[in-house]
Amino acid sequence: MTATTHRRLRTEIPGPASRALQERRAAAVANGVSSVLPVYVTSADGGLLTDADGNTLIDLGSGIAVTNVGHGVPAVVDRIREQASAFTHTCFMATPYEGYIEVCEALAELTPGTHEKRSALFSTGAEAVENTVKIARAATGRQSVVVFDHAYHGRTNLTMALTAKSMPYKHGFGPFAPEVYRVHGSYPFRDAPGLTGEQAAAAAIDQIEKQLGADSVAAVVIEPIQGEGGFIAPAPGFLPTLSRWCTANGVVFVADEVQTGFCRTGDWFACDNEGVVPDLVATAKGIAGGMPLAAVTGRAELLDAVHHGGLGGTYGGNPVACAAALGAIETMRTRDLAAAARKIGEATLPRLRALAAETGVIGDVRGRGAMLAAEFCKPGTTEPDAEATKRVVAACHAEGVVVLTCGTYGNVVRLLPPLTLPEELLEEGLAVLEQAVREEAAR
Ligand code: PLZ
Repeated sequence: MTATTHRRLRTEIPGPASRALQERRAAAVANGVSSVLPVYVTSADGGLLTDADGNTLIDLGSGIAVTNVGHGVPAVVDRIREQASAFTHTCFMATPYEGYIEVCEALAELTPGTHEKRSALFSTGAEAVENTVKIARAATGRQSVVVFDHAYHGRTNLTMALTAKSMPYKHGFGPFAPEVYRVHGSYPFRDAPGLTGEQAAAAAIDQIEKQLGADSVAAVVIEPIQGEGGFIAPAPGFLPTLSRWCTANGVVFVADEVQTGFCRTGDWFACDNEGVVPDLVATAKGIAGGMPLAAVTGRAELLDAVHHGGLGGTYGGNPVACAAALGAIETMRTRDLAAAARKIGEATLPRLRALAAETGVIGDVRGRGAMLAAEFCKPGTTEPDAEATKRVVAACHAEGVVVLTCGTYGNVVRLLPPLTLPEELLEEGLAVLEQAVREEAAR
């Protein structure tokens, strides 16, 4: 833990110690693994990261929506410590332990819907999504899986097939899993003006019915707000319409809440916003405050349709990760982090909108809760401007503010602050971003 409570730059970013590590890395770490901002972190506390040069940066990325509760939270760290000294692993499939059950009980309570639920625990988001497909296929006896434009679901073979974007996720890595079909989703900024969520859903449903036939579809897998694809919230009505169609046709509606889950969007889950109740929910990231844990939660009759022994993995539901999850969930409850996320959105969106109006380089500002984005376009058009995006992000990094990009066109700056980020750090981070955008507009 650092005692630092403020952004503090001691060297240029990255500094000499980080640059030396970056050089050392090249001889040991695979080139295929990249880092957005190669400052080498030595400690983290609250919403701050401290690097090998003693620089302290404001974290507006939360390790891609993972440390929703913040860094170094006692409820998480103490439980990890306690569990690690009791035992670190037995394998739940060999000799089980209580923490796994407690996490599944919490998931049954917190995920949308009051129906009877079961959960299975895994280690990564991709693994959770992959298992939703296994479960849906086993339960329905059908094979086809429907996904959407701009979707991101992971990097394993099956989830690469579910993911839309070729570079960098799929390029050169095929062949991909069969029986995966992609349809249009809802992207209000880029869809025909005035297209409603219901109309966009009807178009997707028409594609599915004409090209696949409803009765061949095991599952529709969707991110309720698309993450890597560009923080795209579908038009209101899109998700409920799709969900109703799934129910009417015996298709399993799978919500990939890996990035949107655990208070990030101002609700426990993004589906809550329109009262959508998925049949299966995939979660990961924010669930365990930084420990690798993921889950599939859903209708008891779907999960229990899988034969005994059909789901698992050596590390799935690791006891230390479960302990961390229980601490993270307790923190979200006691500190009402869903409300905190809403507050972050309310403080940030007006500023981003004003910035867009003032500078002309931002085509769209969007987001919900603390999942916020600015899409950069050539002024007066919807033409993506990835180069401007890169310059804005680089300027933020140079000033010690960690922001990430996303988007099919690489032109979206996304903000994912820890939900516990002190107001003054959010304010300071936004001021740096505003300055960077103004400089970009003045180029
Ligand atoms: N589903 C909606 O956002 C992970 C990817 C980072 P894993 N997103 C960050 C990268 O470039 O690899 C993600 C997601 C959604 C699934 C996943 C996959 O989760 O824990 O990375 O496997």
